[in-house]
Amino acid sequence: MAKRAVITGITGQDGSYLADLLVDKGYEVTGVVRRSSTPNLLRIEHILDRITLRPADLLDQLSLMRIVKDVRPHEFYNLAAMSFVPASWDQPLLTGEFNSQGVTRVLEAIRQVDPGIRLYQASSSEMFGRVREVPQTEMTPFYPRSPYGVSKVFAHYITVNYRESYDMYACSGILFNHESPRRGLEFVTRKVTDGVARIKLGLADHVGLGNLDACRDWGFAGDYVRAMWLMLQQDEPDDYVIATGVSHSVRKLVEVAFGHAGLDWRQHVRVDPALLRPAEVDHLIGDASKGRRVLGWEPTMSFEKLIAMMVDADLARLASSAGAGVAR
Ligand code: NAP
Ligand code: G4F
Repeated sequence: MAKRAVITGITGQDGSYLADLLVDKGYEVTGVVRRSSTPNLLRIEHILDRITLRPADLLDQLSLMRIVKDVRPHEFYNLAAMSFVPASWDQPLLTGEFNSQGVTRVLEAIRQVDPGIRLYQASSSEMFGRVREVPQTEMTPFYPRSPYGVSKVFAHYITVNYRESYDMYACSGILFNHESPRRGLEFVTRKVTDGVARIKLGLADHVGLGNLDACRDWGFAGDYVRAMWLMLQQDEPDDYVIATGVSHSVRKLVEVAFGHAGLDWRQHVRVDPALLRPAEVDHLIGDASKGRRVLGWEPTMSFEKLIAMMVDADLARLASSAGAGVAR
């Protein structure tokens, strides 16, 4: 009998890669989508005939209960969130409703319908914020620096609490930044690779950026969804840091991306103070030793290869659509 999985956030970057992985493994995949007035299924259009979509919203307890009752999944991946850090200062309450209480609603739906369902919760290295140690592990204390980071700390602890209170198989994956050609255009890697492609094709002449000194541990999203799946295949539920262990600055990202297209970034990057954040996370670097040891997880793609792949994908997309394309 095929295993059944529910994915919230299936229309997002990670949801689409996870759906690819689970479909390949023979799962029956149900994706949770919220209503939108225009189609937003671009990232999953290539597998629409192999998955089922159901309407629900993290704000709506009844819709989540209905999905869990109807599908009775073996595994539930909660990836849905307001995931863009700057937007969390604009909408701190909504961020908390989605990212914190949304997770409690998912946990309650599972607890009330079938506490045997295994849950993956998408936690974030943003929880480390102003870091207390370098590199960051599962034991590093949290010090979030944005409403987004704060909301994810609540989500992490409510997941741990339901595991300990109700003996549920609930895992919190503390994932460091992961990117791909399917990354949203507002995140810095994709903003840069899309900008490089536009400049190379003569569609733009510069890209505006904020803090070039911030450092992130960037990996490939396809590798990170494999870690999510592995977490739900163990004998016991636990929490894991997933990271490459290599950190680069935004300046280095820019150098690599423009260099790959044969461009000099100094001629095309403008620093825009409006893009600086009220409080910054300066430097993230993760230690994924536990994930490597217990899950057997390894990242497969270097930073340089990842950025080159993203630049090439944006060049191909923009060249074929003459600038009219959107993120896939
Ligand atoms: P993403 O591309 O922004 O996708 C977010 C998804 O959440 C979209 O499918 C979105 O649906 C959905 N969503 C948002 N609010 C919802 C709501 N109220 N009800 C139902 N669905 C809702 O994010 P991502 O990069 O794939 O990240 C996936 C998860 O991992 C997020 O929880 C994020 O916070 C976390 N995370 C990401 C990273 C990273 O580097 N990518 C690192 C650590 C943790 P619409 O299409 O309708 O907007
Ligand atoms: O790409 P970012 O917007 O990602 P950020 O804030 O690290 O958050 C992402 O990773 C988290 C995991 O650590 C996830 F939980 C979260 O959902 C999201 O996926 O920004 C990265 C860095 C920041 O320091 C930012 O200040 O890049 C710097 N940056 C500089 N110029 C910029 C820009 N970021 C964006 N988005 N746009 C800029 O123009």
